Amino acid sequence: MENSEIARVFFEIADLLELKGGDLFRVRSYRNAGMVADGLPESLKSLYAENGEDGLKGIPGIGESTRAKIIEMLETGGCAYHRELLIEMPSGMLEILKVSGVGPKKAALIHKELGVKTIDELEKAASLGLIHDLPGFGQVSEEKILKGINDLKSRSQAFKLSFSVPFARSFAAWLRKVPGIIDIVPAGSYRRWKETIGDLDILTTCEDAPAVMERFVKHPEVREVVSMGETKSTVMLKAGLQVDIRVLEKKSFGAGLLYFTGSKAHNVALRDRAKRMGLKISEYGVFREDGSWAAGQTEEEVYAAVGLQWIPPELRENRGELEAAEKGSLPLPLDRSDIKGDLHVHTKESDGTFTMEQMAGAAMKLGYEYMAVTDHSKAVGIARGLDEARITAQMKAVDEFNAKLRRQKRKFTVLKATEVDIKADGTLDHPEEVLRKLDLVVASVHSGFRMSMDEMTKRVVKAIRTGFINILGHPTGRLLGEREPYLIDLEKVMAEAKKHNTALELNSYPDRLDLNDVHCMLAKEKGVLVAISTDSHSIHHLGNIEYGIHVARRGWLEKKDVLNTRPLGELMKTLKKK
Ligand code: DGT
Ligand code: CA
Ligand code: CA
Ligand code: ZN
Repeated sequence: MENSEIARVFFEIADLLELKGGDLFRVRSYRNAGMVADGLPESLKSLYAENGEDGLKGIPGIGESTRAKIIEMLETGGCAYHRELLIEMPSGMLEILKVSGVGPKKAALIHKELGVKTIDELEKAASLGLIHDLPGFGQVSEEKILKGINDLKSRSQAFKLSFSVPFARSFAAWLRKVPGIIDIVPAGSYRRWKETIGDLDILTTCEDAPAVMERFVKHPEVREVVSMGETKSTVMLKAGLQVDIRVLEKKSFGAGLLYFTGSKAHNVALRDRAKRMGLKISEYGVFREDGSWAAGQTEEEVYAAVGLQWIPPELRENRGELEAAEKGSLPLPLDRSDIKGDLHVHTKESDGTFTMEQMAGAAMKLGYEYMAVTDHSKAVGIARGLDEARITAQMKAVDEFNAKLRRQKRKFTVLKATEVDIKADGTLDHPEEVLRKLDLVVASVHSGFRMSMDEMTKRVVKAIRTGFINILGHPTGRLLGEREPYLIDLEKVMAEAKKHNTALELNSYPDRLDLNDVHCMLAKEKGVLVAISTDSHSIHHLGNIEYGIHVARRGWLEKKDVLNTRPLGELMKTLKKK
């Protein structure tokens, strides 16, 4: 099983336990284990394969009992405890939890009182008016449930990109063993780094296509072979993800790669352009009017045949990239090495799992110059947010740690910072004296999401007007597939941010990716800097910066548009300018 599937089992155990009214501490530890498994860059499977149980020790958030379950899942493909819980609590109840406005307590009550086990039954009960008489419910909550069901149904059947990453890697390693295989490239929305993907498309080249097909359908995660041909096949995985594969001719690999990378809109625009030039582009190559073959081995060659420079996959959404490529004015792709530090990192002081020193050590290993410690403020009680006394002590600890780094001649600096809560009335959750002493202030909304657009915009604008905010954290609050963004007028927020020299965060946590690509384009247009941060709660999350970088690329951002591409000295000047 891949990390994301193991995580899913842990999340389900947590939900099921909660539905049963189980011990909150255990619920939380399973949920935490799920989070850790999901965010881990290394595959649990390979950690276990390489070092046995020892390979799984020392992962924060994974205790003895969750480790045993991971081993059980890796060895048997399932978890007995999970199955037991599913026998007690119908699996449809897990679906019901996805309806917004229905938490575990309410779901359990509806189940007990009305025997509701599935979303369809819930919908029926709500539309028959059976819900509003239950204790703790009313007319309004019944309507909310109906709306929640509607929203859930309209949400597309898409997977988070991060969910598909371990599968893509696993298939690549699996197919690598086919004798004579040359290229193995995931294409489609995956290669374009879309935040969610519908299915995985893998392209290969190999003289022996049937051998590729045969091994492909035998991957241990395959639940069902949907179709199997000589050069293309489709399978459905146990995790519900569909995977398509094709074997392409070496000669037309570039044309095929371009075609199956998409997007469809990009392909259509490209074909139209070719037509105007008297050429025809297909998945097999570029052809002249007389049918003779003009190009196709590489993508560069295909683009060049229609007078364009190569377009990075992240830009292939038909948002002006063809025109830019024609003029040679495509954005210079942001590179991993452009990122000089992480400006949103949590430690054990609030809800992180490591100390500042450990987080800094991991950041140094990534080659960074700096890292900002941004623990929560006191309003975020569940995250053990810091009050004035604790953040004052933390600032002192940072100073001492920096002094130690200087003595050791290390070129790394920890910034004294906070992720201060923007309260419902738009005030900040630390007093001015504290905010003034910090090197950097990230400010975010963590509660009171249900406001009108006008109220939420006013709340955030008021916060920015304090002049203390360097970075507005996860500006829309969305959680992919879980929580819609809150209503906020980002144009107004950006206008205010520009005035006060406030950057907007692109939160790289794979569930957030907030700002999204379109928001990044808007920020660039408005002249507002974007900070690409990870919101790491563990050393294992720092690598998520990769997701942020690619979303930024999809949003046409360049090095100059991103705050944390600045070396330390320049960064500090930017932060001081307010
Ligand atoms: P997804 O899987 O829904 O996240 O999105 P994609 O972009 O991966 O789409 P998918 O898997 O249906 O097809 C992969 C690529 O193949 C797609 O990006 C473009 C190309 N393609 C598929 N169907 C068509 C089509 O009817 N016309 C054109 N021009 N291209 C297509
Ligand atoms: Ca696809
Ligand atoms: Ca596909
Ligand atoms: Zn945070």
